[in-house]
Amino acid sequence: MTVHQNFIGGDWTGGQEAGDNINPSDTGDVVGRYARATRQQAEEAIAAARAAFPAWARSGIQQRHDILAKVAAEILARKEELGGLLAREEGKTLPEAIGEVARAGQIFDFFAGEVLRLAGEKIASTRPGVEVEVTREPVGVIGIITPWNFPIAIPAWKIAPALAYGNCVVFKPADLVPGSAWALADIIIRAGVPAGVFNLVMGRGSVVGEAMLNDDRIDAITFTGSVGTGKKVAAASVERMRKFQLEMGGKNPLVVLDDADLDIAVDCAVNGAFFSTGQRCTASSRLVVTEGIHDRFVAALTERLKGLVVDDARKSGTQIGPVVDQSQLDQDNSYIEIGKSEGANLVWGGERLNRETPGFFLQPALFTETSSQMRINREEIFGPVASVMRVKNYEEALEAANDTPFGLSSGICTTSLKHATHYRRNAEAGMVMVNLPTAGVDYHVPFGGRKGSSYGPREQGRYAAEFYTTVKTAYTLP
Ligand code: UN1
Repeated sequence: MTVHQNFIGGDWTGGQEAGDNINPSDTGDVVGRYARATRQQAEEAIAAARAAFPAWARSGIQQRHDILAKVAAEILARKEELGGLLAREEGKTLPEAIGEVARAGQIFDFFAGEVLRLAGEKIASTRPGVEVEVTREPVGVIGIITPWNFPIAIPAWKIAPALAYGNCVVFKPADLVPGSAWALADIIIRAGVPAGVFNLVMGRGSVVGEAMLNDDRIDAITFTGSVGTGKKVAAASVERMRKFQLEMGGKNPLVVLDDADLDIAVDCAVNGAFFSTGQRCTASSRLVVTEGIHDRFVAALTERLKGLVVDDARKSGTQIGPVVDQSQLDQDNSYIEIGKSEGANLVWGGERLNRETPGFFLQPALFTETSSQMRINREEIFGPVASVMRVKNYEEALEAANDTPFGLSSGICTTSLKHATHYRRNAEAGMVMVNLPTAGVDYHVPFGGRKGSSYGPREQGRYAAEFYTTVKTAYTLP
């Protein structure tokens, strides 16, 4: 089997070792073999990015626009094929995977446009005759470290703005799902980025990630992944006084009030908690339900869960694909046991399922009679497991929704303008959803959270410029 190589300083180069990319719907199916970079190769990539930076920072906006637009066009033209690869390596359903690929293409398209809209400000000085000009400049070499759950969209929403604003990139995708990342890298490279501007270093966090964290030649690191690794990125970055941006966990609430439209509330819960196998940092893992609608909501949701088709990600009709791998499945199972031992009531699911092929299939699980103090309501599980909390009224619902160390996305289902408005203003989260699932966001508006979920400037949309550029204030006496 051919080994998909790393791309360093303008050349495809093999790693010391390579790993198999396994299909979680069928563990006998090897998606491909992918090189794992050594520490030295990671350092070569950083050096190449450094060397390429001065020229790229001064490159014309037309060149950068054209490269990004070309990447966007190829991703969109190949979305079915790339979606198939993504579903095969990560396990989200084919429609979800194709949607994710399209999102990646749209992100490149958005930032291709942003290149042409780069602007500064001219401001009057307090000193007569002096001119003040505020402009944005690229930051330098950006280290990009991405998770396995969005194998192409998250790389796209970090790489596209990095390149758009004139930075060089060292990109380390998740070791578990290098396939979509490699395909994206191949598209970017063929679109004509100059040597050294974009580097792909696949491999382990303990080797490649560590090398990136500990290298002074990286000016900024953007990371999406676990809280534990996020803290390491933060510590290493503070030590070097480098810019960093973290997107970590979530324990997102979906509040359902007595006056909610029951069908909308159940749709939001099924989509938000269980689609993409619950493996989204925006997943609604806590369903906070007022007592007047509680029993009807639980009954309707349980009925929907019974009918969900859990099967091979690429099979037509599948609604929930497999869990990504054995270790994530172990984590999901251990939290299901923790929930039971904490006294929560498992009303549905949590069983390992057998399908035609050996895969990590798990029946979506729903707990009821849970409370804010239970570990299943405080810690991110990252699987198809959700819990219902029964509350008396809106005030208790808001309090429970905010009672979490995280603050990424927060949802409410209600027909009351008063409660929707109050919730929008008082939810302690970076994103609020009214009568919509907590997960599944637009690509052209800011994305990010508060509290333990995020650190640093927002991602996506025009707000991405805050991280990927640095501001210069120039005073001139003409
Ligand atoms: C979405 O819900 O559409 O890792 C995006 C994650 C997030 C992305 C979620 N950074 O799940």
